[in-house]
Amino acid sequence: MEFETISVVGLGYIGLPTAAAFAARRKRVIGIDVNQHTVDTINRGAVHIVEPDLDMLVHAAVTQGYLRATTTPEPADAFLIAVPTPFADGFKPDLTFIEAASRAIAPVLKKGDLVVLESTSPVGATEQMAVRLAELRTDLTFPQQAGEGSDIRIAHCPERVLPGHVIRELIENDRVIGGMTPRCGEAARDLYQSFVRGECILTDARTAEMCKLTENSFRDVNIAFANELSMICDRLDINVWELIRLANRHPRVSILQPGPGVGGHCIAVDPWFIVDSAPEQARLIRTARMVNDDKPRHVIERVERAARRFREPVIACLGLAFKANIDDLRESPAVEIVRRLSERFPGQVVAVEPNIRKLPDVLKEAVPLCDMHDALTEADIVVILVDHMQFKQVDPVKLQAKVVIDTRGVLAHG
Ligand code: SAJ
Repeated sequence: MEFETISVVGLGYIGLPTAAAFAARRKRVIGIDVNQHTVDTINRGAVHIVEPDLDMLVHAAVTQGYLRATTTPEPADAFLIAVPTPFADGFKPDLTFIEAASRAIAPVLKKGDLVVLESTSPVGATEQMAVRLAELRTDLTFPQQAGEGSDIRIAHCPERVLPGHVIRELIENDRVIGGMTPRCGEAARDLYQSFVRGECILTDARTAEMCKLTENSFRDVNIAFANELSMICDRLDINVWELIRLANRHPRVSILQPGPGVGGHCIAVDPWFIVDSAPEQARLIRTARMVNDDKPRHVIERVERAARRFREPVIACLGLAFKANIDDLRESPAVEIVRRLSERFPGQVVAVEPNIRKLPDVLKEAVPLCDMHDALTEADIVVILVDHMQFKQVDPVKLQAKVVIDTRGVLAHG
């Protein structure tokens, strides 16, 4: 299959690197986004998100003429949909962005096109998208109606890249490709093989959807185990970091690291899609989500207990990002903890985050963003919320006279 022109719908953390990866293989790529600022930024050869090497790749793709962004869909041979799939009230998947993308591309679809849903989706979402497209284009046939002989081919190919390592993982990771028919899957495999060096493995769309949800739920459940252990160890006065190090000496034990909770836009979201579609069966997955979501409360209680020893302690919170060495604050438990501490101890909390220059709106009025040296000088209580490399380098002497609550084991590993 030859794909001359590829359209990527949604130019965010996944869509933009994917568009740039195709462009780097000299494919003509049209990026579609509803945000005019995003479109203008990309057309200048710049990027609106922080991800190592992405700026270079996008700059090259745009200046060499392989990548162009627009707000209005144009005809192409393949369409990749990489829009957000958050959850709505009651942890129900919100598929309105997929619906909007389907409506946007439907008018420009033509016989022979391939449509791939990349967004992490609940089981059945690809079929649902196909049904919607068929309603919008009654002049074309779709796999659910015409099987292998359909005019339009449809597949699901979930992304699996780790923020901070997106460019490398995009190329090297294996891809699971779920075709609505085997021919749909093969077409999608031909498309991805133009830049993916990992293996492209074929399955059906529902299994591919479930596979992505399973990967992130596996991680969530394993982090919940570590977080639960950390709470048990606090109660029993045992050092959880040492405990995990020792237990992991067993050849078949590999416990993950506890933290202040689980953040980001994937692991804290995707397990709910499984819970929503099989609520009675997904007991462990649901409980893991609850354990992880409850961890910030446990951290706050530890700070409250420590604060009782002082009259008006200064509390320095180190880190706001959802994990180490990135600037991404989305769904970050650290942000939530700092916000709640600032309500509980008004005027006494300071935040340190070396990867950002201004605070997110939820914290703007609540706390100052401080330099690490000043924060450590003033603080009575130091709460380490992210294991950024800068925090690992703090001289332990500076912390000697303080109460330190280390939610990431930064000092334990020092
Ligand atoms: N975390 C812990 N302890 C650990 C590991 C992680 O508390 O031992 C926390 C992190 O601090 C963070 C959260 O979990 O708050 C998630 O971080 P992460 O590094 O585990 O994962 P993400 O959200 O950056 O990316 C995940 C990846 N999925 C898996 O590793 C199974 C990535 O491959 C997916 O592509 C991505 O979700 C996604 O887009 O779905």
